[in-house]
Amino acid sequence: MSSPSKHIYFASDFHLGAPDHSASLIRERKVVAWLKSIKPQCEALYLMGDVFDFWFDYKTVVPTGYTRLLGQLADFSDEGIPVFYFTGNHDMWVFDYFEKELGFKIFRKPIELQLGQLNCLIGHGDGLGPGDKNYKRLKKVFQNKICQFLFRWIHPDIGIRIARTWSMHGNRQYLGHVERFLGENEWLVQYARQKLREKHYDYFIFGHRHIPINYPLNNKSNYINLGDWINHFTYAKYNGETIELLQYE
Ligand SMILES: [Mn+2]
Repeated sequence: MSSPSKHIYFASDFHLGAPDHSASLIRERKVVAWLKSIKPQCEALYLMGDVFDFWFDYKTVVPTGYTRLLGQLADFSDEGIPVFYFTGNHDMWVFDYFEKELGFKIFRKPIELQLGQLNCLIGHGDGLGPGDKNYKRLKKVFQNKICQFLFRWIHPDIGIRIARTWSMHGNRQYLGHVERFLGENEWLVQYARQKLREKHYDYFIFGHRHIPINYPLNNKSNYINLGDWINHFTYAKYNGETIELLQYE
């Protein structure tokens, strides 16, 4: 699948739009600079969720902003670099606009990915493993077609304002809070261990926790968390042999 000079990249949790337009724009420019820097070697790009702090696909209206990022991603697509987009808990209302307009392939659940010799399980990481019961209930409401239909009929200026207030409320990261890795108590570590009982995976790659870490589950399997672009500016790269967790600048 991979030629020696080409690499496959993974990043998540840009949370564009938060906490406000000017702070988000600085982050967006950084993401775009990173994308430009990797483009010559990029064989495929995996965006692993929460790219936007809030997104909703209306039928005929596009949320304002993010033009630099979307333009850069359009270039990726147009030049034949596939972009795989996983919805996160903040942007699960990406429906078919990015697919139609930018040629992304959209995923709503974790998938298995074979990279050369490596068998990987990748996803955003929300609502996996034990616990997080409240969120799992809430996600059912958010994914409910009738709820989505009703939200679509709220004027976007009002709907997006409500959603942003709600989204910021749940996000301590914007307040300079940095999440701490809980080791074996991490739900995603527990989820990975449970999956390993069924089958071997070399790598689990998730976002969601905003903690850049490459954690050995045993001597053959690792759990990578991609970190975020609020505090860490981290991403993962498959170089044809192994997967590294790297930091931009
Ligand atoms: Mn996130």
